[in-house]
Amino acid sequence: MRRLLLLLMLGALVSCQPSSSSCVVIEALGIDRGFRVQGTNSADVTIRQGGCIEFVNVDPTGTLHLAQTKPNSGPPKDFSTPNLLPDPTQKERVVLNLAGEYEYICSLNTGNVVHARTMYGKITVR
Ligand SMILES: [Cu+2]
Repeated sequence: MRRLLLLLMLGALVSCQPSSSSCVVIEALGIDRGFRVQGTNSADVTIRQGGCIEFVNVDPTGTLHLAQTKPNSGPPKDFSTPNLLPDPTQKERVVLNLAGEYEYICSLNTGNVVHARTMYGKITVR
């Protein structure tokens, strides 16, 4: 019963998010091409405090990716998306309420440094 209630509450929270978002979209293009802010040639972006990012995996090779704050980079708050399937309809939203610099990387797990070497960027929140 409590479990059901929790699920209902979670459902309510999720449905509160606006369906048409004005988040900045950051695409994971692949190990060789890294991340790109959609419509630009850069993996770096500046957004307003309280703004949001949506990460999406568009890697044509079908490789899994994710986005997380770089360890020990000292962002105002760490974030990590779940694994992003190579499916453009799976967008993982990160809301950044604290100003500062967020260096982010792709790393499927802490032992996987290959992705992080080429897949990285910076989100500045003002
Ligand atoms: Cu990756």
